[in-house]
Amino acid sequence: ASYFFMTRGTLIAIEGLDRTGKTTQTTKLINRLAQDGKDVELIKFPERTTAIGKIINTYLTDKTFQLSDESAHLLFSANRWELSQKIYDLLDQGKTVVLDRYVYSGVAYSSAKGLLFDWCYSPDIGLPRPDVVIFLKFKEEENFEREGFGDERYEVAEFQQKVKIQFEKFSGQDNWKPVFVDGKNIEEVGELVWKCYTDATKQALGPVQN
Ligand code: NYM
Repeated sequence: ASYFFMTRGTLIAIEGLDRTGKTTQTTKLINRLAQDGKDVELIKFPERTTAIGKIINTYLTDKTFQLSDESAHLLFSANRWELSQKIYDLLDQGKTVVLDRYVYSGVAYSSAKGLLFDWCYSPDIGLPRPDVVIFLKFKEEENFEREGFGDERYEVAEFQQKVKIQFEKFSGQDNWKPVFVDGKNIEEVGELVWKCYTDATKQALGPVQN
């Protein structure tokens, strides 16, 4: 008889402050995973095409659109719940799933507005837990003045600083891997991102215990 073992895929979340090159690095990681023979699927949050995602898109792009901070927060969370079964299914099929933003953005952006951190976290409890969360960050605050800020809601330097503080509260989690982008080019950051992934998958195999 022959036996076929199917292991579940790896769940990777890429998080970062706005304008840290998150989208560029996500694309790079996906290409590299594919080259490595992985069957990769990208899910970007907010997923703006679903029913809830459409409201979120309007909220983000139209500053005259009125929504309380609490309602907005719950919509972002609900948007993740819309996709949660799909994530489990993809992982079960052995796919590597890359999430461009996830729970951590949800909590960081809303608690930066003044909502309680634990309140923000609660609606996301029970969502699939990433094997690794790669967090792209700046050391230097002056990067918040980078060109391109200010197009969408939240893209204000002062607010970004508050978001950064909230993101840091996750740094104690064992799946949390920070990557500093200051002074590094796309290739260099890409190497660091890849190392986060390979370290995490080694860890998932489990260390040899004596
Ligand atoms: N954002 C994103 C939140 O405020 N809460 C969330 O749960 C998520 C997933 O949406 N400024 C914010 C962060 C971003 C904005 O994301 C749009 P992106 O990656 O720029 O499309």
